[in-house]
Amino acid sequence: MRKLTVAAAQLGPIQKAESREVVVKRMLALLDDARGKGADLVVYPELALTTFFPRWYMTDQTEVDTWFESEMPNAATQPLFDAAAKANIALSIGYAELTPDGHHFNTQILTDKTGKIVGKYRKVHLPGHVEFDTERAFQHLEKRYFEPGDLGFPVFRALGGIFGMMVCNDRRWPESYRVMGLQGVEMIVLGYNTPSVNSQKSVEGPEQRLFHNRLSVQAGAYQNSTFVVAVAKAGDEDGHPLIGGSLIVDPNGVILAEAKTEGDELLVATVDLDDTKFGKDTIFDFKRHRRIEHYGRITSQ
Ligand code: ING
Repeated sequence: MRKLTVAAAQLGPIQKAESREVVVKRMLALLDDARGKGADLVVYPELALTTFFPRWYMTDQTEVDTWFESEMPNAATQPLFDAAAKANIALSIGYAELTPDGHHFNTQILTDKTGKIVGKYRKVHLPGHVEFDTERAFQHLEKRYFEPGDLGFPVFRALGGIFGMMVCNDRRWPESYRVMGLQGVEMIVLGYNTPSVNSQKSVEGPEQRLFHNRLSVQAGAYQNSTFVVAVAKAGDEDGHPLIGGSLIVDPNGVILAEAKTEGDELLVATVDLDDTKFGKDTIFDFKRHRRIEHYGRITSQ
């Protein structure tokens, strides 16, 4: 029995003009709520500190870099790290990372209960485009502002289990889950900022977006016998709606908790990481059942 109480700290919208300090205050309120509910780990969304800036076309790199953090923790986030350590709670936070040697990544980190960063992941599957796209109802310039992640899909031993991370679009790609599944991952934590409508196909609305969110996360969890915690930044950011629908899903693909609002909302579930064992030892015992001699196409093209 390896009990863990995990909290999905969904954030409502962050307007372009809102400061990191204001956002951190909201994150602290969610952390305090999680503390009251006995959380061991609190998971925040992708790019949790700012508005989803890849919707804005920028040509001045100095302006682009104002959306990035050049160190973590930093002045804006130190209060959150301190409060979490004081409460003996681990954190996972998504933010735009600017490295000392000038690389730009869409990053998610994991701390232990003392606030020490024990894991880092950089988004591999960047959706969107590089140049301004006149065909789109709104821009999605992640390929312009971020480089593809260079850390692969590592797993980290922490909190008595094996943890992995991904960011947003990664959750739509089965490879993301399987690479961690092959490393024995027991809980994947991820954040997302998903527009409620498709900038290229106006008929696709929030219902289908929420359906694909559940479908991707439930499938990934079941097919790799792992828990998945998926946390949205949601709501209307400067007129651009993002879906909510944060989820906590178990290793059978069953939804344990799902957000009801598009605002700041905490989901909490107490799980037993040992519940990942049955699937890994039977139906998804990869070493016994997989036939890699037939899978070459997945890595060769
Ligand atoms: N956002 C969206 C996501 O993958 C998207 C982009 C939406 C791509 C729907 C394809 C379909 O949820 C981010 N930030 O990746």
